[in-house]
Amino acid sequence: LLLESSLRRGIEQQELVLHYQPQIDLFTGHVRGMEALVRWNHPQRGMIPPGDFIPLAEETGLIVPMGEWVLREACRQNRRWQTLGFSPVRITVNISARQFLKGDLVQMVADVLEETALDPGFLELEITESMVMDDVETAIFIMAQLAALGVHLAIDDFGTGYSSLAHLKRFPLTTLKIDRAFVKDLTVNGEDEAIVRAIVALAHSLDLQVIAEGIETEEQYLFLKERGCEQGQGFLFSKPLPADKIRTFLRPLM
Ligand code: G
Ligand code: G
Ligand code: MN
Ligand code: NA
Repeated sequence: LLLESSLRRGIEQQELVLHYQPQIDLFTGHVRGMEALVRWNHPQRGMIPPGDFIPLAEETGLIVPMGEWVLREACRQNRRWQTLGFSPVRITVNISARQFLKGDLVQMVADVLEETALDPGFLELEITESMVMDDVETAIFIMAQLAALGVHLAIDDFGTGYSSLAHLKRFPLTTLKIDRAFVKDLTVNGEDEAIVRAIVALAHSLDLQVIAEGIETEEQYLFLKERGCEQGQGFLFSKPLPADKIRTFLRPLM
């Protein structure tokens, strides 16, 4: 049982760590970004995956200080890679519903960018369909301010929620991420193939980038590439790894 007090202490004691998973341009093989994924390195229990503590963090409101730490650490790491002379990539950070709707998200993002000296164009925030479809006008208001800062916005787990296409085109988005549920049996399930084709076509018609999640096999990779999906992420390329291990995916700036 994970208790609120234990999580609170964990955040204070700096027990959270970020792992990074590369996002690959399927046509060039270049890394276009890194997704930051939080883990809790608990002194007794070891590495706890986010699915085991994010829900508690959301319920208790601890997601707010936690999310701020994640954003700062991710931006700082991306800036560090740049100053080390690697070709710049986009860092992508997951934003939870509670964080998204909290009044000062935009100011918090602006402050973190200034503090870490990261160019906003190298930050992408991932939000989910349900977060933006529940209250469309509020979502557009927040997204427009984030976009005005120069940060990119992605819809995570796309296809699992209910998206109104009429609303979708009003959002200042850069990227759609195809949920890995559709990628899993893509090469054997005609319905999943049809869904992936539809999402790729939708993304392109709205002038958005599209990235497939959960690519585990060469077959899935080739299949997606042949259907025009330009970016991908998954265990085939790398599982999420600590910053010092993922560095091998970055290329020196020419
Ligand atoms: O890394 P992993 O596959 O275990 O992540 C599981 C889930 O936790 C994913 O849905 C991911 O979006 C979410 N997650 C990972 N890191 C963060 C984070 O920093 N903030 C939020 N809100 N969710 C995260
Ligand atoms: O919901 P979100 O897209 O943020 O979730 C990202 C999660 O997906 C991470 O926790 C990561 O560990 C997981 N993940 C990344 N690549 C793969 C993959 O190829 N297969 C599976 N099963 N999970 C993956
Ligand atoms: Mn994500
Ligand atoms: Na996802």
